[in-house]
Amino acid sequence: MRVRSGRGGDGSMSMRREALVEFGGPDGGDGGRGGDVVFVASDHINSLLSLYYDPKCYAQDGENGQSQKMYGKRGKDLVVPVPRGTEVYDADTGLLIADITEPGQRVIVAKGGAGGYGNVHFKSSVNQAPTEHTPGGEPEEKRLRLELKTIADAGLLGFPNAGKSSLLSSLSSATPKIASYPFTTLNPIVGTIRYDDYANIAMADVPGIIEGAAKGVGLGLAFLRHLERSKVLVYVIDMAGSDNRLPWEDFRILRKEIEEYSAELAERPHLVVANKMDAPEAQENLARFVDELGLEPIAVSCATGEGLDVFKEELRGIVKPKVKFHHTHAEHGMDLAEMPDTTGEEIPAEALKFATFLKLEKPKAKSHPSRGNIH
Ligand SMILES: Nc1nc2c(ncn2[C@@H]2O[C@H](COP(=O)(O)OP(=O)(O)OP(=O)(O)O)[C@@H](O)[C@H]2O)c(=O)[nH]1
Ligand SMILES: [Mg+2]
Repeated sequence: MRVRSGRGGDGSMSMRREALVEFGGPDGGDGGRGGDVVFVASDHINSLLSLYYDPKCYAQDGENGQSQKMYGKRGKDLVVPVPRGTEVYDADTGLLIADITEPGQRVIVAKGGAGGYGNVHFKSSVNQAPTEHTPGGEPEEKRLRLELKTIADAGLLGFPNAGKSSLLSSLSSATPKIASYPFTTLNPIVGTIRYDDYANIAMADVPGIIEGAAKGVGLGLAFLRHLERSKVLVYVIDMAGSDNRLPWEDFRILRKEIEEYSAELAERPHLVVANKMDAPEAQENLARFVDELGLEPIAVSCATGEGLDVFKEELRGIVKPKVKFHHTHAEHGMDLAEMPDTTGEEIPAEALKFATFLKLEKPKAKSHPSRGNIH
């Protein structure tokens, strides 16, 4: 895309001319400064599509200064919302200008030109009728390349039809399309897995990978950049061996493709999920899988819900999300079993100890001068 900030307005050259005012002196005002082009992180959009179709972002120019010391109006900034996870590169130098990851983050990608000075600024005792004035600053113009890398804690990886979208929809309220044909998922989708203590984990579902993906077969590996920010990769294997697939071969191929894509990504912490355990062939395949590869996957079924809790907890162990609700009884060194029973008529003093959320002491009224307290 192309961005251009606003040009600064020129300073004005003007002399005060008014009836009955002799030698009015300089009165040319300053130009207004040009608008900036500003990228702002937004959680309301999740793709760069709108910029793809409208790749020119030009901010407004500043207005020129005028006579009677009138200042030019400053140019309006052009605020462009971009999804979180957008990397901004200078297309000509290839340098990374900004990485927009924080909520509400603002980055000026093209700074507006400064406004010029009008001739009022140049008056002095020896130059009482200056004609000097300066032009407005030049705008900044750049060609940018934007790259979106989805921000998620965990990323799902697997062959088409392995059940990645099914897993995401079983664990979160995301509603990816699920169907029995390959490449149902064409764009990354992020869902949020919620825990009882309000901890959250974001998990991204990306299109399926097939053998040769590193060389561009299928949908290729380009979308794997969406997993580059994930703390943990989740390999989803179809244990039913649908379409005569061999689950252990599937895993080997996946690993090979990821290694070819990026050694760093291949070494990322990962979990292996054996899906479709409700299918009749699954148990046998799982035993062979463990034999062949010497690793024990987490057995789940999106159809029956089996094993999903185990997966959720294992995921939590690696991602370690922040807990948002701190007032657990355990933290206060209390054991709920010790809590005395109550009939509901009257709360025993013993039980009140557990009610950490009640402020039992009345706060002292603060004296305030307006209440007429004498100090
Ligand atoms: N029996 C059984 N079928 C499942 C299970 N999980 C998913 N499926 C089926 O497998 C098929 C593919 O599921 P998806 O979730 O779309 O697979 P995907 O990995 O997202 O596939 P792509 O988006 O094409 O890469 C669908 O027909 C699902 O109903 C499971 O645990 N048991
Ligand atoms: Mg899918």
